[in-house]
Order: sequence, then C-alpha cells, then structure tokens
Amino acid sequence: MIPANSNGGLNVPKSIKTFVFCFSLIFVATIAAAQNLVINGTFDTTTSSWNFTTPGTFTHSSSLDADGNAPLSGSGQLANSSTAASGTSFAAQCITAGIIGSTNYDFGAQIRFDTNNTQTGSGRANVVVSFFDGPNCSGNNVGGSTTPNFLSSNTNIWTQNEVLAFTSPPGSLTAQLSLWTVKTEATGTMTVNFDNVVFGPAGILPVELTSFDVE
Ligand SMILES: [Ca+2]
Repeated sequence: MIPANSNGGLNVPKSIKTFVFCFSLIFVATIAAAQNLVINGTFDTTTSSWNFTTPGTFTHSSSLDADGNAPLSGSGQLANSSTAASGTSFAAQCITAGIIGSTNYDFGAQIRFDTNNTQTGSGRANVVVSFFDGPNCSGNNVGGSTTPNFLSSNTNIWTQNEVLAFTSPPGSLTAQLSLWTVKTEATGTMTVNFDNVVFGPAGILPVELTSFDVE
C-alpha cells in the first residue's frame, strides 16, 4: 500500500511517476502517428493509393526522399508535360474515414522542384483539399483549402508546404487531397517531387514529436 503524504495525497514513488510519464508520452506519440489519414504519404516503395490525372507521369523515385533515407524510402515524382500554358496535372487520393464537418484539420507535404526543369518562368505546386458531403468523394463539393504557392524557381530544396487548422465545411464526409502542379509554359516538362504528405486533426503539424529525455 502507498502511504498518504501530509497533504492527504499519495506518496507515489518517483520510479512509478517516471514510468507513468514515459508511458503517457509513448501513448501521445502513438496517437499523433495514427492521426495521419493519408495512405502512403511517405512513398516508401510505390505510388500506390494515388490516382494521377495527366498530362505527364507520376512515378516512384527511389533516389529522392525528403528525410534523406533513400533508397529505404522515396517520393512521388510528378512530371507535368502539359502542352498548354498554365496546364495542370495532379495526383490525388480520397480520404474516406475520419472526416467530420466543422472540425479543424492540418494538411501539407514536403515539395522539391528538380534542378533540371526546362521551365523558365515560375510554375507552382500546392496541396489542395476539397471536402465532399457524399461517400468516396461523391455528392457536392462543399468547400476546401489550398496551401501557399510553392514556385519552381526554388530548386533542389525540400520545403514544407502546409495549411494549419482549416475548418472543414459543415456536412463534410470525405475529402480529396491533391498534389497539384501548374506549369506556366506551353513547352517542356516541369518535374516536382512530393513526400511526407499529411492530413489529420489540427495539431498533427508541425511534426516535432520524435524523442524525449526524462530528467
Ligand atoms: Ca519518403
């Protein structure tokens, strides 16, 4: 039996306090990791779960990883080869679980433009979320949000691109998340890589919960 202290509380041994503290941190870290509703947002081995809308290609890169862990993980490489000025192409997935209306969500990705782009003007990339009131991104598009423009003049550097605490429209049931590109010129190809795609309840970004030292 644990004796009471002078304040009427329990004199819980320090070892137990430390254990409970550590357990709580592990529990919080586990919850945080579980909150990302994106499937295959890290592109470890494939681009599975992502649907590509042409023109161009969306392929797995085993040499470029936002965490520098290639070839253990890679990224999704989108080559926009539109022959129209301001042509778009994008990779998307429908998030079918965990979407509630009037709820705050964070979303974003790390983006990198290739140094070999033939684009002379600034193309751009964004992460776009559109909420729907039907299952599997059907029904009405009830609203959404877009991250700030990340321009193709920024080459060879992974950059976090995100929106924090966006309130989903009332009635939201599912959400389409798109890795969006816009190429400003009618010629050439614009290559951009995406990695660490996140969509989850507000607080999931920025991801900083990695390790702890207790005492
Ligand atoms: Ca990766």
